[in-house]
Formats: sequence, C-alpha cells, structure tokens
Amino acid sequence: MTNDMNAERLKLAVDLARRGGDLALDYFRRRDALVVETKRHVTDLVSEADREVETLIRDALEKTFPEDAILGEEHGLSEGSSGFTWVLDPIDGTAPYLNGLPGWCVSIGARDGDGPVLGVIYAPILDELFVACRGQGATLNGEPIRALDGDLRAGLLGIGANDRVASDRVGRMLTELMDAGVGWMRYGSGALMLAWVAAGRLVGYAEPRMNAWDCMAGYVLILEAGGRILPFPDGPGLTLPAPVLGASAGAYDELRDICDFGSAPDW
Ligand code: 2AM
Ligand code: CA
Repeated sequence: MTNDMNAERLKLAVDLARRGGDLALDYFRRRDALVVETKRHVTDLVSEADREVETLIRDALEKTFPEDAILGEEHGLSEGSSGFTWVLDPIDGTAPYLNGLPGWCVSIGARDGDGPVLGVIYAPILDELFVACRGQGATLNGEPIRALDGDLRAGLLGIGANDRVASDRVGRMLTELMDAGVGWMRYGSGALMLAWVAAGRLVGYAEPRMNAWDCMAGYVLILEAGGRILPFPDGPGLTLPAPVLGASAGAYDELRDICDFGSAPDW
C-alpha cells in the first residue's frame, strides 16, 4: 500500500470515528429509550446504538474502499481483495455505555499484509481522539504521546476479564500480579485502556480473551507510542477470541511472564 492510500484511509477513519462517536453520544443521552439485549451475560450487551454506529462506519468504508475487507463486532466479516482489513468496534465498552458510565469509545483499526497499520480511538464523553499510523507515531488530540518508561510498577496496570474465562485462572493472574507489587484497575473498555497505555496513563493492559475488534486500533497506538504487544492471530484466527496484552517496553516481558497467556492458547 502506498503512503498516499494510508493517508486517505487514516483521514476517513478519523472522520468516521468522530461521526460514529457523535451518533453514539446522541443515543447515550437518550439511552433510556434503547432496547437493551443481553447477549449472554450482564457484561455482554448490545443495543440499536451499537448496530447503527457500525452501519454508519461500514457504509462509508465500503463506498470509499470497496476492495477492503471489514470485520466488525456487530455485522461480522465482509471479504475483500485489497489485502487491507478494517477491524472495528462501534462501541467498545457497551456495558458501561448502557449503564450511563463514561468509559466507552469507538475503535477503528486496520491491518494489512505487514500487520497492524491504522488505529483510531475516539472517546466522545472525554472528547479524546487517539490516532496512530504505522511509522508515523501516535497522537492524542493532535499532540504526540508515548508509553511510560520504567517497569511494571511504574504505573497502573489495566486488567480485563469476562465470564468466558475460568474464574480460577483470572484469580490466579490477579494474585500473581498483586504478589509482584503491581497496582491494577479494571474499566469497561479494553480498547480505551489500550489507548491509555499508549498515552502513558497505564503501564500496560492484559485480558485473557478478547476479540480483534477490541484491540486492533489500540495495538497500533501502543506500537507507535514505543510500547510492545502480544500479536493477535491473523488469517482465520482474526475472527476468533485470543489473549490480548500490550505494555510499555520496560514492563512487557514481566507482564507476559506473569499472565502466562502463551501456555493457554485455547482460552
Ligand atoms: P464490548 O464492550 O465491545 O463488548 C472489557 O473487559 C472488554 O471485554 C471490552 O472491550 C468488551 O467489549 C469486551 N467483552 C465484553 N464481553 C466479552 C465477552 N463475552 N468476550 C470477549 N470480550 C468481551
Ligand atoms: Ca462492542
């Protein structure tokens, strides 16, 4: 892909993250009228807002780049022929969103044959826009951002876990982190916590089982902010859940050892 095409795609992704975020915010302000469906569990929810925001973003991507593939949480995978795959979550943090909490965002990422390439995350309540493109650095509202310096104790660690992961495995991970003197927090949006790693607000983020749409944009942000990531599977694995881990460079190895995601690929 030429740099010109990267630039065009990035410009569109920024525009769509903002437009999608504005639409999500509009629904958020009248969320009492939304019909909430519980997919399986109280943390696993969906509403018309999720579907409509994804439709807005997908329609524009399909119109402008018809040969690109698109994978979205609510409407699945449409195949493409360009080798470029958009990976998006219209609302990451649907549980906080539907409960009136501020921790949610629109996440638009993409990968090409060389790996994660574009990442845009917009958090409407905070009016914070995180943008990264491979080789061009990462920004927050236009200002450059960097991951933290120092080890795993240099800042707060973000943690995620959902009910599909065995409770004793989550408990063991938290026990080991606390025994190592790590301070952790949990928030409802994995994508937003990954963006905060890139911005140096968190030292890292780990979740045993997430989907590509929750992490692709955040992964580009972390890489471009000088951090490290546990690569998400490509090919058929892109549509399946996998462990997610991103951290500042000095914290990565220890976090990966403690979480031990490598030895449990079927989580
Ligand atoms: P969502 O809000 O788009 O559903 C929080 O730990 C993260 O986990 C969020 O990014 C959330 O994304 C995601 N999540 C919620 N339920 C999940 C499930 N059952 N499996 C995988 N990820 C889930
Ligand atoms: Ca979602």
